[in-house]
Amino acid sequence: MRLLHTSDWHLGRSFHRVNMLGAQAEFIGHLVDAVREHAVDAVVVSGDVYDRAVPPLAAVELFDDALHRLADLGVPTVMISGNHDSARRLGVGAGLIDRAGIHLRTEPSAAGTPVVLADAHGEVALYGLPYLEPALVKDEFGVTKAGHEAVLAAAMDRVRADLAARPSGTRSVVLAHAFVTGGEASDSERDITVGGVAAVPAGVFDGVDYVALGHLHGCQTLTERVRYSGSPLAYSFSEADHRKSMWLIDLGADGSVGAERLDCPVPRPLARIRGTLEDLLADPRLDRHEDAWVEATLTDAIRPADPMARIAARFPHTLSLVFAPERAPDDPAVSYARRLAGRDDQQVAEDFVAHVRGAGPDPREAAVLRDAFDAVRADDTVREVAR
Ligand SMILES: [Mn+2]
Repeated sequence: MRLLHTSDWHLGRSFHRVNMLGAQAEFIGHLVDAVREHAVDAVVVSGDVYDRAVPPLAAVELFDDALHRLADLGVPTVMISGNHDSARRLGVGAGLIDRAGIHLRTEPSAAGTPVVLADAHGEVALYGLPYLEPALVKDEFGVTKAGHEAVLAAAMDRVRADLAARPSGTRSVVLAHAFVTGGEASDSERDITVGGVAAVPAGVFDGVDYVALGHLHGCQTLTERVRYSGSPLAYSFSEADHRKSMWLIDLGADGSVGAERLDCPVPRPLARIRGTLEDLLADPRLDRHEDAWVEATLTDAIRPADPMARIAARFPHTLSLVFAPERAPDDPAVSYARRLAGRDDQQVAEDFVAHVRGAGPDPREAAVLRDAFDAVRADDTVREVAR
């Protein structure tokens, strides 16, 4: 059975000030063409269909168009909700859409109920695990320890129990939206840290033939059987080096996995350039970036006048200007933003405590901070679900 694995469309998301709907529509066209060209048997979409719980109308219309085109192909599709989607909103109409061969899985309670497809070699059970927000689903799964690993492990127990009751030789695929240990993050995924831990070990998914992951936006292979397709488009400059892709997966009669990486269309390349304004305007090696979406980091010791207009004269698609004056690292003027780069909320809060008190938080105080951040994140999720 040949599967096409994609995720993290983030329909409705813009890139800095650029509306990406046109590029997203082009991607949907590309996906439909790829399904035809490669004689795909089923499409799997591993969450973050939309960028927001309440997406703009144009994004909803694009999704509607994608559903119609996928249904017209007559190729079954399985989709799950991600942490950016409102599972409840995305799931509206799922029962009806199901009849068109598009299976939207947004209900955590249905984790152990697969979509069953068949080819000449027998049946393939596809289990769609929507994004599982630990605080919201721990009762459903009867787990006391709140965390991503505990709820995903419980969901996978249901998957394995269902699979064990099927004829031997039944092949299996799991769709999940999670941060799996070993994966590499970028700047455009929303933080899902709970209790100081975001990642779950890949071993949670043992026992199935292929795991189609969503959440991380870079295409990556954790094991032959556990992969991220990544987002079809770059949504931050940290993805400037990504090759945006989908996975074409051949599931053999014995459950073996063959994978081919298919490139997605690139609306405009990304470039990160760094130097003094004069250097950036003069350097001939930067010719190739003149048509790119540019993030320019200016290292001038004194902020130059009118920098955006001047940089845009050479790089008209400059979307981001960063000021990083070259100074000694111990200079107190080294920018606050730079000192915070790469630190999560917990570390910033702990550093703040150390700064005002002279000593960082003890373990009990650190736990109070962690609980507070978890509560805020869970509350945000609840509000989005309730809206
Ligand atoms: Mn995402």
